[in-house]
Amino acid sequence: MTPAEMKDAILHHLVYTLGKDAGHAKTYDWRMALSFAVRDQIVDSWFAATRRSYGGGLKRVYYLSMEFLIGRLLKDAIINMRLEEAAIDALTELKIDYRELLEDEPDAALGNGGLGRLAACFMESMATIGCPAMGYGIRYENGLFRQRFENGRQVEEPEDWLNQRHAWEFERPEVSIDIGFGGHVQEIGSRANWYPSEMLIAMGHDTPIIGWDGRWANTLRLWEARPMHGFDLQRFNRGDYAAAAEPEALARTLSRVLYPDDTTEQGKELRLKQEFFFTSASLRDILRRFESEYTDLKQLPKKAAIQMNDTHPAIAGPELVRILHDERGMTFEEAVRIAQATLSYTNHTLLPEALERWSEGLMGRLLPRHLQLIGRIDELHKRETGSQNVRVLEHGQVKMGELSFIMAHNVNGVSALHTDLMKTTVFKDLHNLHPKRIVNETNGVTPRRWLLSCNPRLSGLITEAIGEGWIDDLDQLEKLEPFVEDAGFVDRYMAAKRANKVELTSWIAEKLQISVDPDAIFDIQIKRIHEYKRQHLNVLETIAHWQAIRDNPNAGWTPRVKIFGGKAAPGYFFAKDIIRLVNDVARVLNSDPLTSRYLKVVYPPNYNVSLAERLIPAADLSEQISTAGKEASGTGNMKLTLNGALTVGTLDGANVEIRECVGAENFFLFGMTAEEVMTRRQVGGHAAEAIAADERLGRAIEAIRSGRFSAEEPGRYHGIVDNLTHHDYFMVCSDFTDYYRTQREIDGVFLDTAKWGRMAALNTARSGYFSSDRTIRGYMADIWKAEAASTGEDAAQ
Ligand code: 26Q
Repeated sequence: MTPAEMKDAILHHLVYTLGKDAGHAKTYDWRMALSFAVRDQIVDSWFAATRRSYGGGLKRVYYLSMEFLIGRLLKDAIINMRLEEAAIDALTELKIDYRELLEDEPDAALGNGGLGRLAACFMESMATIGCPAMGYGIRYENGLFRQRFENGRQVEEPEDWLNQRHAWEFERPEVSIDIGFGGHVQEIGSRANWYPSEMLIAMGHDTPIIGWDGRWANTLRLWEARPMHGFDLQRFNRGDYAAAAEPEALARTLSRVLYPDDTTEQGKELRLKQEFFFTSASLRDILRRFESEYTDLKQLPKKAAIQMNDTHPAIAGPELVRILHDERGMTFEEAVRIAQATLSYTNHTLLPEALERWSEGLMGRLLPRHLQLIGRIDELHKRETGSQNVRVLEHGQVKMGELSFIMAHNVNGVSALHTDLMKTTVFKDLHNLHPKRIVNETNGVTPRRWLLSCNPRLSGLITEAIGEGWIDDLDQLEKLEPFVEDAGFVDRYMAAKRANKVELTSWIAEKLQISVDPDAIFDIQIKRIHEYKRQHLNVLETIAHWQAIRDNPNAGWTPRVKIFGGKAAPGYFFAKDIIRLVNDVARVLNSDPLTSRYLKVVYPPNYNVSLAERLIPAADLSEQISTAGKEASGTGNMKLTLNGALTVGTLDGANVEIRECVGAENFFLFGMTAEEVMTRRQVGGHAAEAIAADERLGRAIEAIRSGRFSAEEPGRYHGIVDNLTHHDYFMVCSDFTDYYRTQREIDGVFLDTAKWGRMAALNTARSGYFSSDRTIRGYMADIWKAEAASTGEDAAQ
């Protein structure tokens, strides 16, 4: 597309799609016009890919996920379609600011964090590779809440991305599927008829997901809940207005809002309904597509691979068995076997309290037939394996992890360490019964969004050095290694980093009225706030460092800016206390004339995908400091490494593999290993012992306890202090000394600009492994047994 064609397309949509003339168009109108112009280009690739995957008889992958944290799509689409030059030139002629249009797009926050963002990266990688796939999820009207700070406290506000027209989706009223809940079951021998008492409709909305270079496109189909019977005119005419609208309101509640992950599972009825709603609709859609091409349902595993993203879609097991057995006449055993051969399950957590469980009572009320089938699946598994100690139904609860494991032909962890720990902890017994089932697929991130698009300075420099092959073959970054020996290259590498930091500095000044020094270490911890991720370890180190500077202000300190980002689940009070503490500490430190030149704390509110894209390119230091054995993988750690931040981290999740790839000498390791943590937990009074052994730690905790950061309410952090001194399950105190020491080592290395630059460049050069393209190829080969279609590029040759 030439700039002139782009300009015509934009003006065409402005007038004929939006009904605006150029003289009166606002930012929104221009943004939508540009989006539609770009979308037109995508639709052609999308149709071509759909035709090829229907015609080719290829196996399809279905990715079932409660969350797709896609963020903004306009720039992603423009970059992957290689339309950026045309767009910028066209807009320049129209005297419209390209960047302003990009910033105007709402950020689709249909996910909590890592798990949802992983699903979004996977969609982009599957499109890039040409893996015929479809994502299925829920079209939440309100995504993850918006975060605001009020006197340092988190306040949640509804997120309303759908208030504006959504440029990227196509409504599919013809794809409407009936979903039932409740009612009763009539058993006829082994089979049964289920008569639900409540019905609603799942309506599809399709978003095309375009891969690199526009070679392939897949569909993300999100379900909206609609009432089966609209509005009750009889009641309305009787003047009963609220009652007339009631069924509609009830049905719509199902796709109204994304549940925030608060780690401890709450057993909310609406959540279970959401899970069944989207899983059942997706399965029916998958079977409808299969039956439009083939007749024998026993061939399903040859033509479809269904991936369950965590246990949230775990009801897919019993639902598929129910359809195959009750509705399509397979025997129960046959139905179970076909379901197992089709389904696979990804686990994302080792925290036992985070594994989903539902009470049999609730499950029996909402899904009576499914509960019966779960009982039979449990019995069949017991009979076949002769095992006594693994049960899906236990103590009146349905354990979704066990159910998913049993109903899947493969179960995967998301990093090497996590997969090993699955085998020895949460799934130990099941692993012994099925020793080949658990496999590892280390997470990855898409380099298109997380380097090419978010960091144009660095990606430009890389392409200049090694060509653009790295964009869809990230291992090629290793070609940068020889350049790392060239001081001129490292200078340019660090100049790009500095320019990114200057840009972030202006943003911080404008949005938060805090001035920071772009030559300081930009030290970044961005992720959901959780006790195990240990943001409070970072805060304690910040306080101890501040106290050390105050003791000796002229000792020549390395300036540092500590940047935090992340949300806490609304009901997770400990996490909310941590947020308030960071903000209280920031207030005191940033206004301390003795120290503020050397140490500042910045906590921009509402961390989301767009903010991540702004922060990551400007990071020098990546904080990955979870208690070893607790973080399944992490993916922010990969994004930061790729963008040349050095990691200060524990041997946890994918940090282990990052360190192996970039080299131990280019990674700041500290803390206990997962094994050492387990041993230390047996030591009574480990926290008190650690505090007694480190004066700095004691002093930092004492400052919090005495109200140094909360003078108006000295007891404000009693909960945190009490937890740290008496319980400290996550070993903050026991890891503090090594963490503090490592941070001071980092201060020293940073002063050696040449050394630091070389280390940073090596982090980029050696992080090719963390592309989600590599992850997807792993799933295709090990789990899905799926092949890539020939992409547009191959087909053209
Ligand atoms: C469950 C029940 C009820 C309400 C909410 C939830 C819920 C929602 C989201 C439970 C968990 C989540 C999200 C988990 C998650 O993001 N896990 C992260 O997954 C990443 C991708 O694999 C890993 O990199 C992280 O280590 C892991 O924490």
